[in-house]
Amino acid sequence: MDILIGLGSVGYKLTKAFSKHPQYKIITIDHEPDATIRVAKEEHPEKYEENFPDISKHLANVSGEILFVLSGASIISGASLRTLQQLHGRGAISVLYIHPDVDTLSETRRLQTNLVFGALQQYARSGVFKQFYAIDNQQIDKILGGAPIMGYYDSLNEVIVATIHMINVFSHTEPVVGTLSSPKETCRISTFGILNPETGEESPFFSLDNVKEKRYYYAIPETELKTDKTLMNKIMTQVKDTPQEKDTKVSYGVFSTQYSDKYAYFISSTSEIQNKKSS
Ligand SMILES: Nc1nc2c(ncn2[C@@H]2O[C@H](COP(=O)(O)OP(=O)(O)OP(=O)(O)O)[C@@H](O)[C@H]2O)c(=O)[nH]1
Ligand SMILES: [Mg+2]
Repeated sequence: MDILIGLGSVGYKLTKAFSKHPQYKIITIDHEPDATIRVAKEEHPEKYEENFPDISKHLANVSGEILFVLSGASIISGASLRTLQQLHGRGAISVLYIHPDVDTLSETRRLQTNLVFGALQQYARSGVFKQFYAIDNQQIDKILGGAPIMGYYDSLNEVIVATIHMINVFSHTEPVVGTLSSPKETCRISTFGILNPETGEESPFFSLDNVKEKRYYYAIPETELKTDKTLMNKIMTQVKDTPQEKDTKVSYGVFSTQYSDKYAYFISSTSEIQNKKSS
């Protein structure tokens, strides 16, 4: 990932959390004054679509791996297709989609969520996007065991960003050992997750149905890689023995880190469009 484009305050806060890592270039689109691309505030998603400006001059240097970050619950997500149209052809576009707690939304936001969630998955399936990554806020809340109201979304964003950043770094790193190969072209609907390397417990960021492909990333302290004779066996057993859906293709990579603890992450992917759901 080279460029992150955040839509609305969701996109703003999430891309801001990424920006502590120097490798990401950030562009934000919002009605707030400090957005990179400022658009007039509207009350309805359709208005954002109708009145969306030509943003091409802001996108002049955009190329490579692009991640578009948004939630369908944002009114401003009415601008998402117009943004994506203007991004089209500039690079490999993936979408990071934040799924809200649908039960708490107003009618307009709920309808908009369904619309955006469905439409963006369709585009991904037809190959317009490289990947559509779904993240359900309620799943992240569960992983954290809740979070204080003050800074609530910052806590969620920290988990999301730390995980995606690690996986992104590993995607550009040679594993010490492993079987990871390029993901299947057809499996473009995905989510991230955290694996507890001690217990094997998995915490996906979205409960994806019909997972066809699963890639595990083990982050292991270099010292353990050099000294622990049982580790290879443990990892192999964990990868093999974790119960999967029928026909799920599993691969893994072991990566060397300078941290003192072990971590593990995964990406699950499917070719099937997911229905809106609450967890
Ligand atoms: N993970 C995460 N979710 C967020 C964050 N902020 C908001 N959300 C979720 O995204 C949904 C939309 O966010 P809002 O802040 O209401 O809207 P917005 O992005 O500012 O867009 P507008 O409605 O156009 O103002 C909310 O219902 C939350 O579920 C965030 O920082 N992180
Ligand atoms: Mg807003």
